[in-house]
Amino acid sequence: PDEADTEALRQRALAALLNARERTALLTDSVDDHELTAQHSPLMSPLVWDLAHIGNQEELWLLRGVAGQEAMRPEIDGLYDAFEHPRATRPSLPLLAPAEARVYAAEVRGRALDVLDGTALHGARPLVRAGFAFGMIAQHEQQHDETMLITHQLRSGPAVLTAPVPPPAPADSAGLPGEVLVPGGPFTMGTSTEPWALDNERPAHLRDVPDFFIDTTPVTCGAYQGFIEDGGYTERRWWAPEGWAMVREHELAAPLFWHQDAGQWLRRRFGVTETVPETEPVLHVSWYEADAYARWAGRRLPSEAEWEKAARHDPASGRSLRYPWGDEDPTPERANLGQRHLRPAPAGAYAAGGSPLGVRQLIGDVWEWTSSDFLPYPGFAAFPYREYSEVFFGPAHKVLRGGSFAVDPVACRGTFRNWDLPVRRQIFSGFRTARDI
Ligand code: AVJ
Ligand code: FE
Repeated sequence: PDEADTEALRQRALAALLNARERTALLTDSVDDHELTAQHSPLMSPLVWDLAHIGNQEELWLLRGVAGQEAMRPEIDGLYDAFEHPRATRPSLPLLAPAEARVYAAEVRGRALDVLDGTALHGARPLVRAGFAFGMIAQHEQQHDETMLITHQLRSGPAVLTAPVPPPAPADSAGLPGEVLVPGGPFTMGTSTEPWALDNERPAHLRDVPDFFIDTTPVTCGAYQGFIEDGGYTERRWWAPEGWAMVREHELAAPLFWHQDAGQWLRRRFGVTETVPETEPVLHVSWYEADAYARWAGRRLPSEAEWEKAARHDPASGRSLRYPWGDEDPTPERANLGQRHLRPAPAGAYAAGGSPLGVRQLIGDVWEWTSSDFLPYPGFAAFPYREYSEVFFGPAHKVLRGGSFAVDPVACRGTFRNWDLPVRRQIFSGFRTARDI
């Protein structure tokens, strides 16, 4: 690789780190110290924990890992180790106060930029090759920014975040079919070439996927209301046994953040109560709710391989693309990402982001539940740490694909894999359905 390539890579890493920090600042400067240290939900950390954890991971991987520096504050490592302390217990830890956490994260960042300047990005070390560790840390910060946005959604009190520009309306969607046939046959799943792909996306491998139909857009709030009004939450036959138990125990009757008032469905979104928009993809449903809706509709969730084939397979060339629209990075014309609109766009938007077969909104808007357990690909190797993916493999976690409006482009691609417990619904999760032919 020549010097111009190396310089472009360095600029890309720098921009990714700066973008992430700008978003972290927005999420942590928009509330006061009391709100930063409060527990808004037992499901979430106090925001100040995420802030210092972001700095601590950056110290661990860029300062100590890449540059071999000594620990800055070894005594705090344990506090910010996600495996030592479950989220619900974090408010009672002797965490760094907001001002200290900001200073710590800024100090780490200053040193990290020096490391970026002084590191040969085309060296043989896997950790720094193609700027991997810098890309990984930018993705890590953006993932916690999405987590912090979930905390913002869960907090009570008046709105502090705004998004004045509305998401785009549906375009050229009048003749959009409800579903398309994805032809059967092998396709390449995962990647061995995407430089900043994380360990669970690797390696590329062939998967044979028989013919199936998949929805061209995510399931909307309006369609989901049909399920509710047809008694979806009161009929056991639609539900997996564990899902039915969850419905009964928590008396679920609608997606999280919805309530009914005088026969109208309303929802709370970032501190504002509004009418549920019928054309918008449904958000804040658990895997069990997505699974039950699909069964009620006479359909099923797509498997993870089906989802990726719909998102990446180009029937004309037989190649797997980086994104549904091709190999170019996301733009605001192609996908709703990066917290720009603070909500999904109506179903049928983003014609420019469609797949070769005409499937839309696979990237951005809502995370999409798949029917699949989170499992390693053949040839998986944990890198650089087992606790990113490997310890979560197994039947307890279901895979989500595609990224939500809250995901930054740096942490979003056709191969990107997210996972969560099937009961979770505070996340920005929706779904689309599929069926056999
Ligand atoms: C990939 C979103 C499931 O937040 O638990 C952040 C990402 N891993 N820090 C999570 C992550 C370590 C992870 N998810
Ligand atoms: Fe983390």
